[in-house]
Amino acid sequence: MNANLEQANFDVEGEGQPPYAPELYRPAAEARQARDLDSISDADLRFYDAQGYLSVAAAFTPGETGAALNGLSDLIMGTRPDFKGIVFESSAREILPTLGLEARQDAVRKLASFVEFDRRLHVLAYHPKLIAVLRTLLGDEPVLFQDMALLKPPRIGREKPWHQDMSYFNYDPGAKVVGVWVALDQATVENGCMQLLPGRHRAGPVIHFKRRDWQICDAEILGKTSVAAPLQPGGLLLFDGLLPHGTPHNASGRRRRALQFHYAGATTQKIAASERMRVFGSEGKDVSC
Ligand SMILES: O=C(O)CCC(=O)C(=O)O
Repeated sequence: MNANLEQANFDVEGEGQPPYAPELYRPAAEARQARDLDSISDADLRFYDAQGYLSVAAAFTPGETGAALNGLSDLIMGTRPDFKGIVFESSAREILPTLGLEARQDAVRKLASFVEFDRRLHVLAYHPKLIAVLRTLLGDEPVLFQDMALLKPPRIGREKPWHQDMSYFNYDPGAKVVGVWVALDQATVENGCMQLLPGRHRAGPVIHFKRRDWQICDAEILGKTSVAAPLQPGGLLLFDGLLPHGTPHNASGRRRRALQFHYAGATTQKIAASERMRVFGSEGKDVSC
């Protein structure tokens, strides 16, 4: 076992996850895209308001995107032993101790809370052009309250079932929260790009269940019209905290590495976890999935 694995600065996830119906991920169309962060128009902002999302084709330069990717790889390689936020795919558990540092790249499920550990990742999360767009969408000063990277390694990268991000956050469900999903590799339907239910943020909170993950019941999703948000590296997706979204497993031989940041307005009030569960939880509501 190599030195970094001995430090046990990691966890594994995804033990025995059951299969899912492929029909859950059959997008009818592709997401609307603005060209870059400078060219988001009033019509794009109205679209975001109505549909709950907007994709931006070239948000970051190849230099910024490549640097962020190097930052992520360095954290996986253990350059910051004080960074404890790595979660491996459980399907790699058996072989994990035998993996060299480079091979570990393709066994990682996610990283969390990394922006303070790497300047190159910090740069994207606080990019002035992004913050300016978020200020407009939130109508308030944006505060980053969560940073995460879901990596979906080739072949073994698992599904992230359909959910609303607000079901995870202790904010009033009606508060404005914006998710920013940044593609570091090309993201396609085949390797697990984001899929969305346009406009469904307006229907408000949906009850979540613990099934393959903390998720919306599959029956609620099947038959609804979804769109896919394929992106080139450096592209991003802005999406409302109440917009249902999910990603299929990575069926391809290509990596699908992405960052995800969440921002709320500086004046947004927190709520108790019990209050969030009263809204999003299925407990005691006589509902089944
Ligand atoms: O990156 C993904 O595959 C999905 C990310 C996501 O939806 C989430 O973590 O809330």
